Amino acid sequence: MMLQVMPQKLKLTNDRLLKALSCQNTGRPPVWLMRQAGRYMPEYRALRAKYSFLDMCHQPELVVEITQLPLTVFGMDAAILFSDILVIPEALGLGLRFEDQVGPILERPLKTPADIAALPVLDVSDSLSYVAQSIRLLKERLEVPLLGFAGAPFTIASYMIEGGSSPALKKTKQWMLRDPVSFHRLLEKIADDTIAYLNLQIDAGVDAVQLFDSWAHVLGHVQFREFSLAYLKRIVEGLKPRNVPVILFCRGASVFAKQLAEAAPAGISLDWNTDITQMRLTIPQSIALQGNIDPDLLYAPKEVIQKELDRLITGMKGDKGFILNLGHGIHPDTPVDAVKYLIDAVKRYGD
Ligand code: 1CP
Repeated sequence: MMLQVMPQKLKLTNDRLLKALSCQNTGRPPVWLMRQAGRYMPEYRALRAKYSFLDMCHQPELVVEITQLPLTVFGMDAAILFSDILVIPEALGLGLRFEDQVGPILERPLKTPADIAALPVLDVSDSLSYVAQSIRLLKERLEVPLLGFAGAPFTIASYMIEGGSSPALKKTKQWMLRDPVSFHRLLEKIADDTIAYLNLQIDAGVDAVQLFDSWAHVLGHVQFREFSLAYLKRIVEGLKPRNVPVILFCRGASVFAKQLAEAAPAGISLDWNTDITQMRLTIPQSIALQGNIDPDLLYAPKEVIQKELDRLITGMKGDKGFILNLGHGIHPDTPVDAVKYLIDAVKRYGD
């Protein structure tokens, strides 16, 4: 008798992150680091000497190689797609480039409400198809879950208005306060494009997604509700039918965590200003908590790293929804030995 060969669904050999995101992890916490594939790694810098950052984001073979670098060297429990939150403004035609020592620059920032009205309808399957292709290639190779991501609408709007990084977001806040109607129109447009973009990533195979609201900390708490949270909710709701866990990261999340919980994400990523064990008492047990090591801790001697890890892991012991991470991205000058020590140390906490 002929045996019919059914197509095999790729099985993850390590699904610790997904268990924690559904608050069902009974072993040691999963660990991954924001910006884990980046400039602190000599292997990354060697590639970066040959290619521009955007070339690295645009070429699927390079994305696959770079996404896997930290997994091969340190063995984190999850991969995060190598890309950038600014590929959406790039796809909307604002002209993106990265300058060394300066950071991202958008060549055609938004200046008037007419500029918002003139933004094109985004066809993600065309302008961002290279992302889907990278994800499909990665899913053929990875044994750990793959995180997709996007910027949150407020953060993306701020880059589109400022034209780059700007510590106080003066232009953005002035626009927001003087003409909230057109500002909301922009946030709505970005939220809907982001839903389409994350759906593209989910269709291609990502196991979970993280939204980065890196500039939310410039908002007052009432402003946060109106200009950030409302759109995070819209995206979480928009993705609900897909049943893929969503993690919300805000810089300043310790102040906003209770509000973030209202969006009912699978997880909330916390900065290091808060005591995560205390935060657990106010955030529902059904929401995973991710964090919250100070990225500067990785400059400390190993004993200090170990002590902080003991405090954190003992404090969260028995919590089925705890994901170990930094409170923000890893710094480019972080010693590689400290990262290796941290990941190995987490793994010594057992199964
Ligand atoms: O010169 C270089 O080699 C580029 C450095 C670099 C890298 C490695 C940039 C430029 N972006 C990235 C990758 C990146 N960016 C990832 C990859 C996955 C990972 O390993 O984590 C992710 C998730 C991001 C997300 C991102 N880009 C955010 C949100 C997270 C955060 O740190 O708050 C933001 C704000 C950006 C914009 C951006 N891209 C790059 C820089 C230097 C910046 C920040 C500039 C600023 O401070 O405004």
